[in-house]
Amino acid sequence: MAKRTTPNGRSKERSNGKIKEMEPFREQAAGEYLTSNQGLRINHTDDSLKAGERGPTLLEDFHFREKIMHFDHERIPERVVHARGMGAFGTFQVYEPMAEFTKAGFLQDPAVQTPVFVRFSTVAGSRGSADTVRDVRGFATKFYTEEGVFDLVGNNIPIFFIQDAIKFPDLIHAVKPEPHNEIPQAATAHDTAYDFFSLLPEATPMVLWVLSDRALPRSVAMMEGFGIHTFRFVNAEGKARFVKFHWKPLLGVHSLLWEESQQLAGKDADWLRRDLWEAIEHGNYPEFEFGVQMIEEEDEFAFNVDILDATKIWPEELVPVRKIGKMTLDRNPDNFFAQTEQVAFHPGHVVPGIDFTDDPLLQGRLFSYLDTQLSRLGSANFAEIPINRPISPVHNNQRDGHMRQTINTGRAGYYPNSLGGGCPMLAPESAGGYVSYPERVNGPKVRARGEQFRDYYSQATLFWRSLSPTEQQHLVDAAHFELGKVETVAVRERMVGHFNAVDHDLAVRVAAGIGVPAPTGGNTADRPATFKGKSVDRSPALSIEHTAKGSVKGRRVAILAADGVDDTAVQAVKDVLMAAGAQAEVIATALGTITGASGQPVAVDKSAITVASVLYDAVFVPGGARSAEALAQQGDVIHFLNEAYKHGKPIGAAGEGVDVLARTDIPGMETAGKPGDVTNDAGVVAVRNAAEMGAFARAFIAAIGQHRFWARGHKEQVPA
Ligand code: HDE
Repeated sequence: MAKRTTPNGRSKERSNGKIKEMEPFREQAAGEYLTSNQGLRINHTDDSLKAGERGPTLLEDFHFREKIMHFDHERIPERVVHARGMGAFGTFQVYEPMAEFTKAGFLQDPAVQTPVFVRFSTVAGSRGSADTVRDVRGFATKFYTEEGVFDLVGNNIPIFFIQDAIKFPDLIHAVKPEPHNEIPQAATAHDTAYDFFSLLPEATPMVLWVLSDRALPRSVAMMEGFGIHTFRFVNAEGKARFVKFHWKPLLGVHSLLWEESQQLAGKDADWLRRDLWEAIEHGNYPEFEFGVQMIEEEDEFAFNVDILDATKIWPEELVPVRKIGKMTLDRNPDNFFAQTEQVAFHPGHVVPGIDFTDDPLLQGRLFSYLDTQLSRLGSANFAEIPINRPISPVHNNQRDGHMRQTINTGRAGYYPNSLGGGCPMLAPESAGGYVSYPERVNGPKVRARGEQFRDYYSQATLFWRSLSPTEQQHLVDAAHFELGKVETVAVRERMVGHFNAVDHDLAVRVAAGIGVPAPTGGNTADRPATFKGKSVDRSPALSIEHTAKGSVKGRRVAILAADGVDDTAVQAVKDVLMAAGAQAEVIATALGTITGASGQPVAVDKSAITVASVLYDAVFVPGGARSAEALAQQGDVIHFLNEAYKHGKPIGAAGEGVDVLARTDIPGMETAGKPGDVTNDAGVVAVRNAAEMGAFARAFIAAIGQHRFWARGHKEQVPA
């Protein structure tokens, strides 16, 4: 590795150092003999050493004992929260020097690539739970900077359930499976979760976020990330500003439907994990812009909410998000356990130029994350595990402990010392030594919160009113599902009471589906967020319908085919989709090949029995008379198309493939593709005329880039 010269050393070689730094730990078995952990070559590993062929196994069998001992201890405790996760390596680059605001070295030079490792996760489920459950998603980023590791341990929702960390064990005990029967897995749809929420008004805004489409990301590359808490940026002159961190996905924010999510949990419980893995393998690297919202210190009290309250946002329309850099995830882990499981994040891992505030949720986290690594990774030496090692050098007087790997030489393991020449020496601020921001703290010792923390509903109202009508309907449907699973009537009633305090219409609509009388009265007024004389009662940034659209990168398209399929059309559409970064798969009744209309074999990517429409973002039915006739006879195919339609997905059909659509329950298909032009009816794109295939492909791709078509007529009547 390149030698470090200054704390902000700029060498690109160093910045890519994390990948290199892992190199000595990578094990390649190719061409090597099997050995014991002591390096002894093993000659036989299929039979234990026995006294006679049918005799007892001997205690002397050191190979057997080592193998089984290691196996017995292969599992470590899963994370108490965020147990289910997936990881990826990448790099971060700042767009322009940020010296005016922060002295953080990795935020100065656009030429420097800072290595990162990101772990995305669900919160409530166990390690083996499904990816697509309704839940908050963790979005934890480890920046391996020249000045030490910076961990931004955030979520995909900008606020949290509770205001003070002391309530975290209560929250998690309420949300996790109920203790008497360990039901349900990875779900808040049960009595204890809503009992807790209903008794804790501060949770109301976050409950709405979790009931919204944000809790069902289509892909981790299509969700935002938030540091949530208010942090501080500090520049070289010691001037500080309040800051909130954001990740904005270049692909925009897109979600699944709850019905799809539930089906996916059975069809492919690894849906999001697979999606991330395959995107990176195919070179469709997830990209996120790094954004900051900043507030001057003198404006600490200029909001009508407390900026230390993690249940509140700063609406982007009042405090714009300034995009200061970009992260690209371009490498899958080599080994899930060694990297994704053993990575240890801690919000207290900061670098000079980034500091904390007194947010009582953040303060509690600063204790929790070091502590939890001791029980999970089993040793105070967890920072020596390859994935956790910084790329900047480590020299200190911490010694020994379980599984210590560093061999500290010399006699002096203390400071101050003279026998070690005074080393390791203290770093002055000018050499990158971390100096905490000298915030003035003065107050009585109390168990209490600031007055504005008691505003529980204003931002819940802002959130609800900022959603589009479709998003609002999805939220109400989600509340019907979640509270529909709650058996205790009083809990359902209390929740409706909170919703009524947010918005009367919301409460009436939720009550109608859960056997609770519609409340009378309730909030009908807007509750604007105000900051420095400006105010907003709607925040368009909160609705994912205003998100970036147009890209088909990472989208999965099913091509339904049988013998006789128009193989020219299949190839043409496949090529256009692949070139745009989408994945297109030919689906037929059996794996192997089918015969195209030209007589050439067409490779089948997936057999129908292994897939379902919920695994795809869009579906294409090519022409070819024999293929179309066969498909029209298959109930599974008709169901596939009906379901894709019902879920708002783009559907394309060409040539005789349009006749297959006419056999479904999709309304208006009699006129699709006539009289020879490309027709596009709310994302159902059809063409009969082969000469129009180019225009068809463009229209179909544009439809996929729109994600979903919520405004389709009669979709409730489609039997799927
Ligand atoms: Fe965490 N959280 N958390 N959390 N959290 C953990 O640390 C905790 C909170 C978040 O991929 C644990 O190593 C407390 C907010 C992520 O490895 C644990 C409180 C946010 C991850 C812990 C919170 C998060 C964790 C479990 C209330 C968003 C996964 C295993 C004060 C800003 C990191 C571990 C990974 C993990 C405690 C609240 C995000 C127990 C006490 C708010 C993304 O230390």
